[in-house]
Amino acid sequence: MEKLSRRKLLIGGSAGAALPVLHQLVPHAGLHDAIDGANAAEQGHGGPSHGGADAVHGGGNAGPTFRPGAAVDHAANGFNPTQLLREFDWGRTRRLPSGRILREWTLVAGDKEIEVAPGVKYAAWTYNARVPGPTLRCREGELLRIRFVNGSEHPHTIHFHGLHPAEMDGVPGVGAGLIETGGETTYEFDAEPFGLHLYHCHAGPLAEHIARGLYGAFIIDPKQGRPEADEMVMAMNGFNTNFDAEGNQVYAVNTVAFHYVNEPIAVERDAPVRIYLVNILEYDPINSFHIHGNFFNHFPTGTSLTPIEFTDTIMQGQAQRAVLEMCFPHAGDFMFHAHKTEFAELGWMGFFRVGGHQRASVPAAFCDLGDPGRVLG
Ligand SMILES: [Cu+2]
Repeated sequence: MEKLSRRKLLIGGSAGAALPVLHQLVPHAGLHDAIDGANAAEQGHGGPSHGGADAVHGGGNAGPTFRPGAAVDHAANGFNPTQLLREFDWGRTRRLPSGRILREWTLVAGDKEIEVAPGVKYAAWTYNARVPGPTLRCREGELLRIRFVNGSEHPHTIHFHGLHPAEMDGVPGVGAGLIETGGETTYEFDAEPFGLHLYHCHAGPLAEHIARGLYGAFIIDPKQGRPEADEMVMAMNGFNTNFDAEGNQVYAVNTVAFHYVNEPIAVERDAPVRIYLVNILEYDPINSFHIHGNFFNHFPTGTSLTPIEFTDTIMQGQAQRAVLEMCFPHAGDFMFHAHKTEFAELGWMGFFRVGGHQRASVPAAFCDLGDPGRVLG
């Protein structure tokens, strides 16, 4: 059987084997119909296009998008992107004799098949049985201790972004190095600098160990905190389902293609929203984030409390991340997606559902948008 490549999925015409698969992939709820309609409209027609003689929906951007039908089995996956979105793992803490806070977590690596789009199973490698792994959150200056247990059949590590001694770097050949099956180690370092970071496996082949799902967001809050907001974490990821290391067949935020189309993210109008956005996509050099009907303040890496720009689209290379702050001035459904259209059509697309009622207590300064010189406090 012809190999199912990403390009063939998109161009449609020559992907005889791919089309039936894709037509099962996308849930056919109302928003999807709207998307399909919009794609067709952009092409200037709603029927078969010019993509090839046997192309049902044609090539180009009216090509085979994931079609409606089913949702993935979140219970079987063991996690749901709607819950992951606002889940922050603060670990366990205790106060050391010095007065300092020690914060501890345990992460267990494992092998687990997950469903990344309806009917599309993927042999993932996971931290704590989920992709992305837990969003680890702490405060600047704390002492952090992460016990890592390898329950996977493959050797792994945890490599944290941040400041730490070499032996805590989680790479092969340094410190504890590779942790073999059944083995464990403990990584310990200070929480610095404040910002939005990430962690991931650093075993080789590196691209595959990351792509399989061994990554998560790592947030160090500034000592003074950030203004109150409806906070969420978005890991932009993808799945190379044929393991050819050439691009991906499924793209997403928080793993499940089109999840936030099926379950739009509910937010309130004129209320502060903060997104911790991490690009952990493998096999594609650039990812992007675009929001409709809104603009946001952009804090790259979250290491400064002064935004660098007020925009509606940013790009991120792999491992780049940013804190995005916004308020939605209008009620209704607003799309957000990769502005790399190819990624959007293969799953990296969602909606915010903005409620009509303004929240009672709105920190006015936060929603005073469009001022990149603003210093948060
Ligand atoms: Cu690994």
